[in-house]
Amino acid sequence: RFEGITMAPPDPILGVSEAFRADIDVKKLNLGVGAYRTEELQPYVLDVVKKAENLMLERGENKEYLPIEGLAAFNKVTAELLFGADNPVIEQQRVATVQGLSGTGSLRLAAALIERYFPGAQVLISSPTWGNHKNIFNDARVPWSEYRYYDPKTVGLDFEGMISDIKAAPEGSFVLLHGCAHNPTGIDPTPEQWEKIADVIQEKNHIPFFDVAYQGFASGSLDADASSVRLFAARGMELLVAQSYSKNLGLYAERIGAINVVCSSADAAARVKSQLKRIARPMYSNPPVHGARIVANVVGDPALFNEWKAEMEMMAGRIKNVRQKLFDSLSAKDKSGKDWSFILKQIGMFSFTGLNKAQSDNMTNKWHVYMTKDGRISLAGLSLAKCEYLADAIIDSYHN
Ligand code: PLP
Ligand code: TYF
Repeated sequence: RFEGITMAPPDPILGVSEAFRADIDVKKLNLGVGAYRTEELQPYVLDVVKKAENLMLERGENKEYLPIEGLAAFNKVTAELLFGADNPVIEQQRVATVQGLSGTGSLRLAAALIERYFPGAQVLISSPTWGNHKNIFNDARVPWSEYRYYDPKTVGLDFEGMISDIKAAPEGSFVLLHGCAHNPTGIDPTPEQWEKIADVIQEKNHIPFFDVAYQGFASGSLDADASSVRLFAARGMELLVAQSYSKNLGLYAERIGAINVVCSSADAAARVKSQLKRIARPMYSNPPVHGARIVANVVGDPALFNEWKAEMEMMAGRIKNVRQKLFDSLSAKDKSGKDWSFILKQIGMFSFTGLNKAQSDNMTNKWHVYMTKDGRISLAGLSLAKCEYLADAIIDSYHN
């Protein structure tokens, strides 16, 4: 009876790592998945994470089930980290926070909430966006459409297109926004542009839905990277925010994140939270405890919190260094007069190179550089030592 089931296609991002593992060439480079690597291109476990885990062992913490909404200490600190502890939305208890299975699982909970309580409402997503967004809303049966975001001519933000598409959407749509470090483009709106985006969303009675997967990783500052979300919250708007600790604490496999729903009253927040729990219960019953305790220990302890900030600055700094070196190498080697400065303007883990599918294929097939077919490279998987090689590969692929 399972005979009729056809083979599913590989994930366009995670499938790249599978192809990378199968390549035996020593020059191979994995710039596919957005995961931080050291200068030696090895995975990195943060020191503060090890310290938090040691604390957990010393305390002899147990493995009992968590409540459906997750670890209370985690839910408290995660909302405070996002909005700022003194934010009125927190003081007024207007935020419904539920621990989720990292960013993806938190987005999926919110999608189920939308499907259940806003039937027919559509979600507007940026073009392009992180590949999994469409899967998440498709599986939750939430209709979606795209708003313009990336302008290939300027290799920058198509701000006019974005604003007019948000304006043209039916009233009461959800607008999915990347809180910082847009994936895959690395292009974020300026603070002035964020204000204008908030204006049109408010005018149209839309509901902003933030995906915050890189807080602290874009600029190196946790507060600066949350400023888009806080700007919307300060306007008294209702909004949704999915959070992930995969990147900023390197907790990829612990699956730790949260969904936060800012409501207009504490009473509404309590009701929303009860419904989020009702959605979570038949899906996975309750979330895992390990990552939640790590986050609660790190964020809740002033000394570990400061150490975390220093380690995040170190990671963000290493990525900025390879970004600069890649730009320098491309500018020095490329004799065509092409302006590569867009690479320096992009932020976060990725660079959107502008390489098309055929050129991306050339990167992989000829140069053993593994990347997604949309031309995105993860600078977190690049070292200073490999920048020259990568620049040769990019120039060869561009002019082919
Ligand atoms: N949203 C965006 C934009 C991402 O880039 C990612 C990947 O890190 C996620 C969400 C969720 O990842 P995770 O489920 O590992 O938290
Ligand atoms: O875009 C990326 O590379 C990261 C990691 O299904 C990721 O966001 C990729 C695919 C996926 C989950 C995480």
